[in-house]
Amino acid sequence: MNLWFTEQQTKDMRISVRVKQILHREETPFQSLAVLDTDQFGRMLVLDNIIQTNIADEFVYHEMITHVALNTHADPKKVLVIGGGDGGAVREIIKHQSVEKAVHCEIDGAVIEASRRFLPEISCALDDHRVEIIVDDGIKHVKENKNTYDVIMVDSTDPIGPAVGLFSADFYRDIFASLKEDGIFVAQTESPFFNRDLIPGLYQDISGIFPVTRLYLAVIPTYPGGLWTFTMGSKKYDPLKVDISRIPPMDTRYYSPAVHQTCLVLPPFVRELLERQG
Ligand code: AG3
Repeated sequence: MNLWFTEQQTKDMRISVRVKQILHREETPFQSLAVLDTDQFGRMLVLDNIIQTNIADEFVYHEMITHVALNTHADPKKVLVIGGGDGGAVREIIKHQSVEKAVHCEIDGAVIEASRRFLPEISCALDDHRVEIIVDDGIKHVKENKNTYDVIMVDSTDPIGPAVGLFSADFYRDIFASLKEDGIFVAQTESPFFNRDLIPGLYQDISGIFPVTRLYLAVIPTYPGGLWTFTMGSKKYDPLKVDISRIPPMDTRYYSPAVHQTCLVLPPFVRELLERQG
C-alpha cells in the first residue's frame, strides 16, 4: 500500500514513513493521537502529527532519559516521570533495584490507554507494584509535592502547545523544590541542530537554579536530525564524576557504563550553545 505518514520536522524539512496500517486514531481533550504500524520502525505513537516513540528506536530515548541520572544518584528511591505516557521511561526506572516507587504523572490518560493497548513492549511496566500512575498536570504535581523525589524526569513533547510550560524557568524552580536535597532532574531538550534558539536559554535557566548542569547526547533516528539532547540539573551529584566501574550490569541496548561517560562529551558546535547567551 502506498500510504505515507509525514511529520513536518522543521519549516523546511519533513520525514515520511510508509504506513502498513492505522491501528488507532482519536482526538483526546489535549491532542490528536495515532498509533501507526510501519515496516521501517514497527508501531509508532504519533501526537499532533509528531512522532513520539516507536518500537525500533524507543530504547535509545528511554534508556538515556533514565539511566544517566539514576546511576549518578547514590541511592534513588523515589522517582517521578512527568509526561511519557507510553511508559517507556518507567520500564527503565524499575530496572533499578534501589527504586521503591516510580510515580508517573501524565496529563493525557488517553496516551496511557493507547500505549497499554498497542505498545505493550513499551508500556509493560505500568502495572508493576512499584509504579503509581497519576493522570494530572505535572506542573501542578511538582508544586504540590515539595522535597519528595530523588530523581525527576521530564519526558515531554516538543515545546509547543501543552508542553510549553515544561520548558520554563518557573517549572525548573518548582522541580528544584520538589527534589530532595541531593536530587537530580533530567529533561529531553530537543535537537542541537534545529533547536539552537531553545537550548541556550534553557541551559542557562537550569544553571541558574541547579549547582550542577550537564547536557548529553544520544542518537534517535526518528527525531529531527537524529542527534538529540538531554539536560540534567543536579543539586549535588555530577554525572561526570561517577565511578563507572561501580555501575551494576544492566539489561540495556544503548546505555552502558562507557556510554554514560561518552554521552557527556560534547562536540564544539554543541558546547558553543551552552556558552551562548539565551
Ligand atoms: N517525547 C518526544 C520527544 C520529542 C520528539 N520530537 C519530534 N519527533 N519532533 C518522547 C516520548 C517518549 N516517551
